[in-house]
Amino acid sequence: MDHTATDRLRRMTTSAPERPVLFSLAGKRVWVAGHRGMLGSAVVRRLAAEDCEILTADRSVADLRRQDEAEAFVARARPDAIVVAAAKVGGILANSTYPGAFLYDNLMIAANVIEAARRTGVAKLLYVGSSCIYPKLAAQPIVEEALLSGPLEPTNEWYAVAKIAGIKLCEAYRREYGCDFISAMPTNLYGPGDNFDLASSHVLPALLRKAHEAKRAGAAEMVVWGTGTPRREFLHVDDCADALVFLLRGYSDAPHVNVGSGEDVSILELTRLVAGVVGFEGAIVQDTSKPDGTPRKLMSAARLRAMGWSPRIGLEAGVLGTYGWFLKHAAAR
Ligand code: GFB
Repeated sequence: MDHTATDRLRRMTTSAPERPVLFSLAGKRVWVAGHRGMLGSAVVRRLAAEDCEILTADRSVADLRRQDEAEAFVARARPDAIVVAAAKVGGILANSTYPGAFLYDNLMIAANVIEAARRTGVAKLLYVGSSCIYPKLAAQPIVEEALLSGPLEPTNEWYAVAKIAGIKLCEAYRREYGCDFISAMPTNLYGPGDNFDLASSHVLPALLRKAHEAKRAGAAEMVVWGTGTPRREFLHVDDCADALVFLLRGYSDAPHVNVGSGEDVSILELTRLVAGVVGFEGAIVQDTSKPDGTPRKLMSAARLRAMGWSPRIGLEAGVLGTYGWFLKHAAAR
């Protein structure tokens, strides 16, 4: 499936909000911070179906790690709403290799954008966190209340601390200043626009590249990091973008909201699925010198489901579409 087909699939499956509209997007100026990233670009695609004006700012216009640049941009652009999808992200290896950059960049982006929104009187802000904010050994499926109830997973605690600070800043500004700032916690995302670089990517795009290259080279095996037993939940980025727009419109409260598919798979099961999509028939070999990370990360989807939203893109169809995108945009690199 190519990118256009993915868009078509999303349009066909976009859920209509069943909740009362608390924040109408009609005629509004919505800044998608981080519009070049996988999630930000999916939010831009999703908002294109709405009657709103989409604002973007390249890093050359506003480096969001710099307070003066973030504040000057927001004061100039005067958005009615902001989706904070800007972040320094990466897989398990990148997170543990660059703890300083993951902590500093994400802390600064959160603080600068949220404070700029408060100062300028932005009516609505949606801060995007991550499922890694939860304790390493949280009871599964992980409910929102599990936040700060135990120690974090060491491979990504730096990123998690920054994301927790962003959530808490939204909550604090709601309490102290009455700002309508909300937070959403997506699970592991994948889809068009993903990072397929093996040193910095998440597992799903890494497996697609590895299976593709092993098949092309006629290799007998492909290597999977760790034991293959950790379990992860995956959500297509277009589903996530749809959920974020749903929350932007219909949610206005202090607690953050999980955004997930409600289903998880082991890394080995995922590898078999990816190998099947790519057509790689060789052996799957584990490299146990690489970390497993948290043993299981399945979030409870109950809160968002109860509001009337559910995902539409199944894992196999989503992986197929993402492989199509990879072949067109990233395979040769
Ligand atoms: O997706 P991933 O890098 O991050 O790894 P996390 C998930 C699991 O897949 C780990 C295994 O058990 C990895 O060891 N894995 C197997 C691989 N083969 C590979 C491979 O080739 N590449 C990669 N990257 N993994 C991240 C956090 O955690 O999840 C971030 O570090 C963020 O902070 C993100 O929250 C969503 O799921 O472990």
